[in-house]
Amino acid sequence: MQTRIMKKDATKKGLPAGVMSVLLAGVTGLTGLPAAHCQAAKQAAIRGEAAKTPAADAWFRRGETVGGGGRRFRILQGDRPIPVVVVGGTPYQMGYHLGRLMRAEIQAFVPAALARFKAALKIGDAGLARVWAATAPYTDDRVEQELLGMAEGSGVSLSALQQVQCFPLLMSYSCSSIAAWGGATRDGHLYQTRDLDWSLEAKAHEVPVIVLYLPRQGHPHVLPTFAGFSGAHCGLNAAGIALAEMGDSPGREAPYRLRAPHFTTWFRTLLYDAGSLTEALDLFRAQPPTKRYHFVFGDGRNEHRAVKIRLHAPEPPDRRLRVWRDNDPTDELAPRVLPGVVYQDEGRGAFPFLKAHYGKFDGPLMMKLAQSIPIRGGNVEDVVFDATALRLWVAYAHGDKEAYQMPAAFLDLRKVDSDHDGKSDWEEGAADRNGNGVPDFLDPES
Ligand SMILES: [Ca+2]
Ligand SMILES: [Ca+2]
Ligand SMILES: [Ca+2]
Repeated sequence: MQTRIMKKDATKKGLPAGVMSVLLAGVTGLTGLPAAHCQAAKQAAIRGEAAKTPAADAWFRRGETVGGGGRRFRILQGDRPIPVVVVGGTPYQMGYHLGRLMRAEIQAFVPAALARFKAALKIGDAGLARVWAATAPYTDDRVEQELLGMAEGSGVSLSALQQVQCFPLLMSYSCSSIAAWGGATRDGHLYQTRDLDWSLEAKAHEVPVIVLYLPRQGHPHVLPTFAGFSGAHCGLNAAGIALAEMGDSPGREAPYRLRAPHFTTWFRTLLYDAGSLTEALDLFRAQPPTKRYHFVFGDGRNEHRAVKIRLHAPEPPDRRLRVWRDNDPTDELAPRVLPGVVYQDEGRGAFPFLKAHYGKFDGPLMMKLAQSIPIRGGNVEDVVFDATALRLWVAYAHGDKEAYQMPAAFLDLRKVDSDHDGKSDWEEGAADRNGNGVPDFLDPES
């Protein structure tokens, strides 16, 4: 992994090869190699002979194998195939396999989407590079490593992929989310919806992908997302933590605070690391805020409850953060509250539906509810997580149909068994217990 780390560091700090060789010459001196060798290297560097050191690319070609693994299959949304990609390993390895397995879609989508996005926001490469440079130091290293892997796996440049991650940071949008559990649902499971009401012009819904991440460290998690994105606009992990977000910032409050991690990246932090709602809230509170949001965080397996969060960064500290439980009389939507339910629908009429079907909710009915409250003209994707049994339903917009007009695809995460050995991918993970170089989830022998 050493060469990978070097590449990341070199990329981040933007050190030219010449500067690097000078630094390395200095480091060699400190580690006690023969003084004459150091002296020669130093003199060579001073004389501008650094070009004789290996070219930049050679630093990253050390004959190592990538490691980890991935597999792609598809499920159906009506008659439309939706790719599902399972990747396992380190963040770099998972990114590499995701890039490799989604290569055609990433290559088709990223350059075209970037061109449209830059024209719409009147921003150029230099501007987007500055946005990424401001947010990247606050961004979970695992996301950055994954992007590097995705670049090398897909053949699309790292800078282009970094620019794509800036889309949700710079655009304003609205969404909704509802969590229902216990007495509110037919089987007591915690179900959580997420309507993504965003830009249909971005055409991300034409390159859908459901990614199952099996990290060597941290919780397996799933994102119903789009080609080329590492950030999560929603997600579910194997501990039953479901996350959804709703942006509240009007466009007039732009530009938003950039010296902070974007929610799509700290969502990944939570999905990797949170084993309960309490842990998710602790991790959430450690993140510096960017703009105005609502969030719904659910826990379908451990604490079996959900909360609604309102975080309005521009407000004074005493009004900045609110966290509401179910049936909370202080909820901003009270008295339209119910036991076993938290929601934010931006006033689009979820409450009558919730009351009418109380106690009967399951995955398909929650999808019906999600699809009854879209923002028409911008309904890109609708998702329902069963955070208890680890299943999901997802409808993506397609062609001239928005997500609410589409049938949903279904995936039971505990039934995905890539190597057909009777143990699910989530259960097996990406360790390599028999040491044959094939991770367990792809290895019928272990
Ligand atoms: Ca298996
Ligand atoms: Ca193995
Ligand atoms: Ca196996």
